[in-house]
Amino acid sequence: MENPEFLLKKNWAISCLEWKLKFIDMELSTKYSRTITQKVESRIKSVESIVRKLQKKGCEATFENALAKCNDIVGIRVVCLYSDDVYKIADLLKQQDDIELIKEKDYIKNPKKSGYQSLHLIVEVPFTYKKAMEKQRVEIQIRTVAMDFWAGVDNQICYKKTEEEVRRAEGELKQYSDVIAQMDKQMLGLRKKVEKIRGF
Ligand code: 0O2
Repeated sequence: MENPEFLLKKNWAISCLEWKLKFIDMELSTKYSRTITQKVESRIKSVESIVRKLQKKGCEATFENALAKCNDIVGIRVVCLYSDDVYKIADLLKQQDDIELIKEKDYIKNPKKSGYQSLHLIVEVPFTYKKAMEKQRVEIQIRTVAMDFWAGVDNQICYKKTEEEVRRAEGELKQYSDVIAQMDKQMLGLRKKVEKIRGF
């Protein structure tokens, strides 16, 4: 997994999608006359993290299993202000001819038991070199600043922690996830009210 060729291909997939996301941001920002994307982060999952994930899934930690079972060896996170923008970005991504949608998980409409909210698109982009073509799988997480804040806190104090640590904090965090969903709704309502006044 630390093979230079493997890493080059993964980095290529990141660059390719980051450029697409820049174009999508430009199109939406121009259309709606406001900043859409707040930040884009990318990472290649560490070998330790892949091994942990495979063990959690009850699979042997092999290279083949990593490719077959881990959709997020390459991950890109897009953060925006409003929940409707999440779907605008996702729709434009899905319209790209060279991006194949493998799976969509809408944890905004159906939050996880933990309270986690985010839209996940598992996609594949074709990498061609000379005559060979190899599809590169990427997980794209799209969410609001508020959802991202919640996930960051959850990551530090709950997600992947021991049962005892989780038991203490998870009830409270679940409540805050509901607060965040409510706040996202109110912020969207406020933006729409102002847009109406401005005649948008
Ligand atoms: P990391 O360290 O962020 O990479 P599946 O695709 O169904 O086979 P998977 O990949 O577990 O299994 O799918 P899922 O549940 O959609 O999770 C994918 C990623 O979403 C996770 O990757 C996290 O980044 C994020 N995520 C999912 N659930 C939670 C949650 O409850 N809290 C937080 N903070 N993040 C969550 P990793 O590899 O688990 O972690």
